[in-house]
Amino acid sequence: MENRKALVIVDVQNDFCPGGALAVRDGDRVVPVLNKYIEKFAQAGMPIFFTRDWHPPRTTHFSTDGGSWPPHCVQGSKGAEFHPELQLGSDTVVLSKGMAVDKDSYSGFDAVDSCGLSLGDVLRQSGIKRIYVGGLATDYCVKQTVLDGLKRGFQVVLLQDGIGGVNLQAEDSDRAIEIMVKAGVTVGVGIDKFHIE
Ligand code: VGL
Ligand code: ZN
Repeated sequence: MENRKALVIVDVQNDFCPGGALAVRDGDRVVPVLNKYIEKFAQAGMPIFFTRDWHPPRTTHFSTDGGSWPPHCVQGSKGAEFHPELQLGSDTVVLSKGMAVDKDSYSGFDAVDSCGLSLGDVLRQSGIKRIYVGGLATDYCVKQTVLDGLKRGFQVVLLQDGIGGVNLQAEDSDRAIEIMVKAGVTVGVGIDKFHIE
């Protein structure tokens, strides 16, 4: 148990997928890819954490209250649900973030579980040293989660085939990856290259 690893899946919710309020182009492409990682981690007995964007109906995160984004992932809405094909499994840990009415919150490390424990707390309690991060969106929540993980001293692997970006500017995702690499992330692609046991 010295070298425990965890999979962290960021915000694979309907509103970030095609047809959603803040859709990432081909966002649902990540679902089958991440399902393979989920299967692999589950088989190895390694924990899997799912974060979700979980906003109140009114928040300064939304353009309707002066913020940057169209309303999305409102608590209890269809858009806030995980993509229906994402394999959540049975002993799933879901962590929620973005509940403040007056703050943006992009990092999975701001997310808390049903007991109020943060992602960092849960990872440390489980003896996790390395996290594998995939999900949506590359240029916001995935990027912040990766940077915060590195800042907190975790080894972080970015699952490059399991991420997708908003790309308000076409190059935003590429730039985000550059920033993550400079900060020390390892970029990994392809389920077969991973030996997590
Ligand atoms: C996100 C923009 C606004 C994300 C969340 O999950 O990347 N992006 N809220
Ligand atoms: Zn949001």
